[in-house]
Amino acid sequence: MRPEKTPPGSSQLGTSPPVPHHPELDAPPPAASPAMIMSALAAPPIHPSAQAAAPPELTVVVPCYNERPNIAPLIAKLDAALTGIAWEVLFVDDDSPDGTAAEARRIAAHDPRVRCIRRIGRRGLASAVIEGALASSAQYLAVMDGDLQHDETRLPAMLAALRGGDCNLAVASRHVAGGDAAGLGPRWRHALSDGGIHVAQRLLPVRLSDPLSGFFMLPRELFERLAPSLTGQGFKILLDIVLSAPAGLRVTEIPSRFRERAAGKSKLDVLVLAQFAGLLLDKLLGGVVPLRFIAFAAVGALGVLVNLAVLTVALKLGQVPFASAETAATVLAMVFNFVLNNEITYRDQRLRHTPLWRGLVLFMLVCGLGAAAGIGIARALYSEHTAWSLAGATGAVIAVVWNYAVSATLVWRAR
Ligand SMILES: Nc1nc2c(ncn2[C@@H]2O[C@H](COP(=O)(O)OP(=O)(O)O)[C@@H](O)[C@H]2O)c(=O)[nH]1
Ligand SMILES: [Mg+2]
Repeated sequence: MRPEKTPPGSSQLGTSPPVPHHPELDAPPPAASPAMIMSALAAPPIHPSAQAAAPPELTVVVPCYNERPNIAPLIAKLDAALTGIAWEVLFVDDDSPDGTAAEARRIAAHDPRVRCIRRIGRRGLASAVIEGALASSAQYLAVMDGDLQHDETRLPAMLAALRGGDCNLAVASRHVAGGDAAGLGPRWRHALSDGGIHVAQRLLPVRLSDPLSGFFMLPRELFERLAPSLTGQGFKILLDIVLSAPAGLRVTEIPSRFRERAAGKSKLDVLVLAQFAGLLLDKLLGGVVPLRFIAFAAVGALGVLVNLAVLTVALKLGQVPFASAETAATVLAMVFNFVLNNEITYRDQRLRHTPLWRGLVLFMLVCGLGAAAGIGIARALYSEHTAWSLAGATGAVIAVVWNYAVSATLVWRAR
């Protein structure tokens, strides 16, 4: 390809500088033979049931992370379960290392009912669902897992319930007659789920036997209205929706069995549970104090304990001079805070590799400045006869707010 602009001092007809010649780019495209045209028309094969594709009435949003082996079987199961319904499936993948998105796109290349969003540098089931749902134009939205644990044959019953207008939220429940949670796994998962359901039910404005279900359907228009109020935190998107909904939510529960996971691994871990607690706390506080700030402040409080512990050990056991002990304790506490914030507070934007080290340095600079400002203000207040406790607390609050605000923009800035 030739440069678009003529370099200064040269002319198209002039002799210098020589324009590099790429015969393969300059050559006209080869003439297509009849055989080539036929094969281009023949491939890729469009899925037969999608050929006369009507705009979808239903978008099935599937959050997925490392679910490559489950993608094709899930599409086949949806195809079988949703005959007669104009549907599409939208996979929302967080850049899974196993190539989940590539697998979805491979099938999407010949089946227009399959779509995929690949999010980079982000993690989180709930936020993936929100993003997928907002990319739909269908009348109804279903949310289901991408690991075949949800029984897709329940989808037509859920859609029928919504179409009938008796309800505006259809939840597939493991805990009504005909439902079954056997596939949940070991006993501790059942105990955890039962405990979570119990806590959630106390907070809910509507009666739901399975508020932790990840399998439900609702009109897109209702979701669009609720979307600005959703926290997008953690695993429990249904709970988020129900707690954000104004009065007037009419729920139908459809019995469903929860199958065992055939391939891949569960992503539920202790931090996901902590996010569940965070979601409940956020709703209890009415969303006034950002959840991240609470997590950041809690991590900061733990950092103070680390600082004191290191200082005590260095002074009492190590006989280290105070200045060195204090410096070491502060640096260690900052590293500890950075790691915890990266894993918990900013779990969905976790830094890895080079950005991790860059983030650590920035974090230490930001927090160092915050600490200096806090100490300065506390000293100034104290010298003006403010009680030591009030002066100290004011300095600490100023430092934590500064650290939070600046590190949110500089260290874990949203991509
Ligand atoms: N996009 C996205 N999907 C996720 C994430 N974590 C879990 N999922 C998907 O959410 C669904 C439920 O997760 P799973 O680990 O099976 O939870 P479990 O069934 O409670 O053990 C599965 O399809 C996962 O692949 C995530 O961080 N991002
Ligand atoms: Mg699962």
